[in-house]
Amino acid sequence: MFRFVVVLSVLFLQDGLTASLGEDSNQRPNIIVIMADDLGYGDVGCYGGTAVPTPSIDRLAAEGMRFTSGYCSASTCTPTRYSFLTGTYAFRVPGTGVAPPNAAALIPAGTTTIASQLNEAGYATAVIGKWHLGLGEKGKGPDWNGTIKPGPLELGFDHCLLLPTTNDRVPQVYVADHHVENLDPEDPLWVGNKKPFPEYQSGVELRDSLRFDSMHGHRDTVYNGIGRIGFYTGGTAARFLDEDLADRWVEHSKAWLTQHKNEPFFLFFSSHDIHAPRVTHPRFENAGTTGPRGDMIAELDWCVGQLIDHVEELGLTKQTLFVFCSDNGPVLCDDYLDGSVEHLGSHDPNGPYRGGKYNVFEAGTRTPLITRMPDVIPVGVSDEMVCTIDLAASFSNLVGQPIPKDACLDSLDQIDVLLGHSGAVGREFLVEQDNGGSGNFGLRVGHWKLVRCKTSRMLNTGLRMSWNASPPLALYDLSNDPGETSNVIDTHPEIGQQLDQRLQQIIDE
Ligand code: NG6
Ligand code: CA
Repeated sequence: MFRFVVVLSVLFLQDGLTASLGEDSNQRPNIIVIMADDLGYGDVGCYGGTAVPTPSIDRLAAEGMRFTSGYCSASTCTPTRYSFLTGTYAFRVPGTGVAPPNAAALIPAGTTTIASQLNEAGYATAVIGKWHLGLGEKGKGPDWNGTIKPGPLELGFDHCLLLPTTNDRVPQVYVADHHVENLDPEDPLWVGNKKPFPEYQSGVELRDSLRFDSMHGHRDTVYNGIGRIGFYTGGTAARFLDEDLADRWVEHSKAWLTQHKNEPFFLFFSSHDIHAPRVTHPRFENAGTTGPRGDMIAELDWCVGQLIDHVEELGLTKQTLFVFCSDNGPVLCDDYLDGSVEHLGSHDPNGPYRGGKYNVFEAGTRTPLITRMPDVIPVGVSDEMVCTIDLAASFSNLVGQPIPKDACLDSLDQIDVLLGHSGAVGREFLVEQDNGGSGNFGLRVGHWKLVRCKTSRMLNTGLRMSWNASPPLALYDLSNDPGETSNVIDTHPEIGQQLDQRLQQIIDE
């Protein structure tokens, strides 16, 4: 049955795509997934954002399909990225929460991923940007001065240019394929979780000289005036400046796209915007009135515009499927005291939804999601439910690559929905997780939303980093209460119970 559906769908798609792909029916669409970091539902113009103009992201929406029920699968970075790549919920695999600087590869080499599927189908594949899924052998972690393996190249990517974790963690170096770029062997890179020697000056000692202070963390190694999580020494020639990240990745992506313009390609452009530390290139400083968070949104939008324009210059606009998404919902102060709370003004990063990064209310995972492929995807707005976890099965179907048994367990083929086919129906249910391990989950089924809170409290539910009390089970009717303000579990106990059982079944599967 599954095979039959796949074959039918591929035939149908190829039919639909032939017009824009020209005579060569073997030609398959290029795919560019742009994943933003910590970008909220309401952060960009086409979703109601007022922080700064976002003409390029808005352009994708104006020329494609904008989803109002587009989700990532977790409200922190590592589990969303784990699920996006593997098509399996991160909560099924222990140790997939936010990865520390020396984390070993979280996804075992040889695992079927969105990249390996496309690679096997003949696509050139690259990930350029933030990784944050660990590197190197289990029990060892990255060999910073040697061959850094396994990593993306053992998961179906032909090429990578990575920020290994996030930029608030050490080290500030690029990993290009299997090596730290520009590393001088005379000046080896050391990364650890303790001071390298007792008199080492960390963010605690240097606190008064930092570009911005923090609430309670980010006081280990200080580099470029910014306190980070974790310590490092050496590797001086290999270090980049925070200000240059976006430029480098855009420039590198353009070169890679040009190199692969004559074959089908898959680029995972994994932006660090708008994650803390919120430091942009100086040309984006004060881009809006909302402080560094808004500046980061402006930088992100610039990256999107550069990629759109470059694909156009290559003459590939109609052959290229763009997917724009985020890895988790918004947060204002993410420990660094960078003025994001004070400068917020009337901007509403989570739009009409409750919560954000770190919790399982809607805004933790309901985030911007846009698909664009002129002449294939109609222009419009879709309320169908789709999730970044579905891209693995959906792209596999799109290119006719069968999914091996026991792979991509939770990824549903939503290609018809993503391509905006009329009548296509999205997900019936979705599990929303936080960083994992808390036992807190959300389950959306149709217009019902169950919030299970095992810890009886949740962080950042009002876009402030404070804990809020939460009942063990709450039920919200999103059709008249999208903001999850009114818990109706007492008036609908049977629905609450059904959803709770269903959530448990999915978790136990
Ligand atoms: C938290 C960090 C936060 C951020 C997050 C990961 C503190 C107090 N908070 O532990 O700053 O790094 O982890 O963000 O250190 S994510 O988007 O990569 O998941
Ligand atoms: Ca993130």
